[in-house]
Amino acid sequence: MKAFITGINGQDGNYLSRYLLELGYEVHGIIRRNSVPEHQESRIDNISNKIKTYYGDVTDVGCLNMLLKKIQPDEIYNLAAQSHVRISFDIPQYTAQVNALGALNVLEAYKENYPKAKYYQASSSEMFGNNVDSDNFQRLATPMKPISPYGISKLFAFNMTNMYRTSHGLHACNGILFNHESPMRGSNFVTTKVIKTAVQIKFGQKNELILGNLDAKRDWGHSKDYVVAMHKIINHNIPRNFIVATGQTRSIRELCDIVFSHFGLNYLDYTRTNIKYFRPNELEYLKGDSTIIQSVLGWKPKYTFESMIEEMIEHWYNILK
Ligand code: NAP
Ligand code: G4F
Repeated sequence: MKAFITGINGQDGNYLSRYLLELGYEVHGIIRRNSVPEHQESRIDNISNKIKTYYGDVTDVGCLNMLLKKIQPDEIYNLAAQSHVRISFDIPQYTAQVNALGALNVLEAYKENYPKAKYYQASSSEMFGNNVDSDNFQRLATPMKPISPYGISKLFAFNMTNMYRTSHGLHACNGILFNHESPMRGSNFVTTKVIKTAVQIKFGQKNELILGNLDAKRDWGHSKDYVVAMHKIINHNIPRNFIVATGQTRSIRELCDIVFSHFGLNYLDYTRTNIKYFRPNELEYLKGDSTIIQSVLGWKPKYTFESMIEEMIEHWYNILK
């Protein structure tokens, strides 16, 4: 089996590649040219001799056409994105070019060059905006009304994926994933930022943690569990969409409390807020209902919130000590 992954150097790209290699797949993916060559494949260094990478970009349909024709993959995972929600307010056009038109480029190259493949689109709980059902969960039927350029760009890609399935008969599906983290998570996302800074404070390397909104709530799972869901979704005999979530929600404040308490510290003594980290509009609350993927595909997360945070703390402790 052959897989083609865009965004292979990202958090999920790393875990997905490792999972597919374990299953015996040949793994191909595109990386972006970076003026510091070490950064191009920094997160896939550990598997660089086992996968095949090509320079490419989802905004460049020519390279996508050429690669899909050449590789003829069984599975295409479109994970490439400008994935930072707050930054999407600073660079909305770029975010749309990559997340919306980039996804359309991948879909079109797939249809034109190798329609026998199956396609997975990395969709996001950010597409719901502030809509939530009366039982406080988001699910497939919850109306989507995104409030960030990122969420809007992802909704375009979500709808396009549905259109290529229903209008062109392609095996194209969406995983609507809620927040997921890991030691590979970028350090400007809130979990890593809190954990890394708490470790630095413990070692005397920093004396404060500066955040934005502490009262927003997120449903946090582990990337290693969520890439297993991606593989199950793309391989379901009927192409369709699934929600992937833990069904538990916690505030940023609770996250800070748990992480600082691990070191015997009170987060209130070290944390302050700065307007710089607030968003022009905030998605306040996320809690996903994943009962359908659990019952139809038998997916279940192995990590708990606590075991994921422990793993991330250990990772940053070992790097910074
Ligand atoms: P990530 O760590 O930010 O990885 C994104 C990857 O996309 C990076 O490797 C990046 O390349 C690549 N990329 C960006 N622009 C590109 C372009 N124009 N052409 C080709 N590649 C490009 O994100 P992640 O956490 O792994 O998330 C994977 C996907 O799932 C994303 O689409 C994200 O929006 C979506 N998602 C994530 C979550 C979550 O909580 N993690 C939840 C729902 C959906 P560089 O390495 O060169 O920067
Ligand atoms: O970690 P975050 O930046 O993740 P966010 O915005 O929820 O987006 C992530 O999850 C989405 C799925 O729902 C993905 F689609 C997306 O690609 C990305 O992976 O922020 C989480 C929360 C927000 O409410 C934010 O306002 O933390 C709050 N927060 C408070 N202070 C902060 C900070 N977020 C960041 N990044 N930095 C802060 O200083």
